[in-house]
Amino acid sequence: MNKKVAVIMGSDSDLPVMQEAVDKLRFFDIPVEVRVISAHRTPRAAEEFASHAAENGFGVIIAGAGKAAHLGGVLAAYTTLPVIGVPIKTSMMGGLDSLLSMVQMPSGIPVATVGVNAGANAGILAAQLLAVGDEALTAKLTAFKEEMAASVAAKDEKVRAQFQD
Ligand code: RP5
Repeated sequence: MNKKVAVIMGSDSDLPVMQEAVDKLRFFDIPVEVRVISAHRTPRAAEEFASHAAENGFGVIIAGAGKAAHLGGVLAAYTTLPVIGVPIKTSMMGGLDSLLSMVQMPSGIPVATVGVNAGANAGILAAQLLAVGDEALTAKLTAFKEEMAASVAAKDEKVRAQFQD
């Protein structure tokens, strides 16, 4: 059975960003479970989820949180699964607070942190992790990259034409 990806967020206010991760995972036909679990408000749920995530069929955990964004780190503490952190933009520091809280993990407990509000990249990275040793998923990712390259080439063509003497 294909491994699932958990998309966890600290609050439902993070959903618009985390939806982008879900959309990418669904695009690659990867099964997803979406949860609201807070490192601070529901710490026992965070421990419970992460401790059993591997035996419950998950291959990767994506954690989105803002401000003092400890969710990714707390989940990573309780599992050997790779954890991808999505720092959520905040009104106070534009998300720099979330980014640093997430990325500056102590040695031994890494959280693979993507950019501020980069939900889509988290979804793609999770797919790439699951694709190791999975030819069908690798083929989908290759097609995705080829499509992206074709769209950039089309833009290049258009811009070059615009500036031709
Ligand atoms: C964090 O605090 C959440 O991840 C969210 O980004 C931020 C604000 O949460 P709410 O006050 O909107 O629930 O824990």
